Amino acid sequence: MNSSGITVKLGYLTPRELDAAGIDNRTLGLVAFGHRPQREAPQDCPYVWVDMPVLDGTTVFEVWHSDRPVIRETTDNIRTARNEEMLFGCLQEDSDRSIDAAGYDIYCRIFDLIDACGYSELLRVWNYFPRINAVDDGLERYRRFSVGRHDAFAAKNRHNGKEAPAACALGSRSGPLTVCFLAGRTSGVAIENPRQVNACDYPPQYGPRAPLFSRAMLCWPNGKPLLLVSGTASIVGHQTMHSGNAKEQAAETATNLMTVMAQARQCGFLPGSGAGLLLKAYVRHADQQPAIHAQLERSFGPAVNVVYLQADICRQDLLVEVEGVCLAGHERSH
Ligand code: 3EB
Repeated sequence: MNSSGITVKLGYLTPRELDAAGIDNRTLGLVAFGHRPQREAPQDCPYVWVDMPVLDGTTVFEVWHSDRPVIRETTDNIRTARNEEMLFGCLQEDSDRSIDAAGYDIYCRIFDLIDACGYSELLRVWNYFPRINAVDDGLERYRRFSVGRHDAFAAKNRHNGKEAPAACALGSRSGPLTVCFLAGRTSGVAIENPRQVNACDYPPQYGPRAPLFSRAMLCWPNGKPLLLVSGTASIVGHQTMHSGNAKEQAAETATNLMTVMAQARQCGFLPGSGAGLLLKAYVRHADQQPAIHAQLERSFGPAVNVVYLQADICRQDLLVEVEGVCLAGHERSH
């Protein structure tokens, strides 16, 4: 054991499991998906609810946990909790502004906050907002969001030199733009996928500004590796593969996930024997979940851990997107 290390853990819990586990002074944050939970999190714990149905349950709580007591603070409407190494934050903004303006504003505020408190490395971001494939004023809302995000990175000097965070962007059924993030005191290593064009280099056919994210972020918050894998889909090069076929999209997605994890291994990711892979799958059409699950079982084995949510995905032709977190049991080798 590395006694100076800080452990960060993730769980996807049912309401009953959350009641049993409890929320305590080491809980970094909670993201609830599905039915609106009846209660707020205690002790100012960072907490948001995302209106996104759970496919085999009512509510799922994504719980980020530290093995040390955390410090909680709300600054500029951003709820945060941090230990000595990592900061979790979340915010929701109901506004009449366009989604690009709202995204620009939120990202600028996140950058200002993490720069001010010394957790300046943005490692992972989750973006959720309604009507992601709808067109506002001649531009699809996802593409509009990507413009605001891109401009915020540029405005805060984050575009060049710094690595883009791992990310995902999904459509909720209703509600405000919701952004959750993990930031660190020390930088991670951005991982890309050699089967895919880096997102920041996507050609303009996918929107006037490229989405800024890397395929995964590898970090060592505690001397132990933590791999945060971005939303991953059936894309090869920059093109969507297997339009209209959920099973084949799931297989391509699994190949991409395994390719990203293999790249991470080349960058020093040694998950070790105690490692656990947690997947979160966003499924566009609920009735395709069994076919997608069967494919993920074929690719990752029958014990694969997946939480299924029903969500719109940022390209009209994508039927499934899967993100992952790999928590390692062993220490880094160098
Ligand atoms: C893709 O690979 C699919 O805009 O933050 C995946 C991960 C996707 C993150 C984002 C979008 C984002 O392009 C979509």
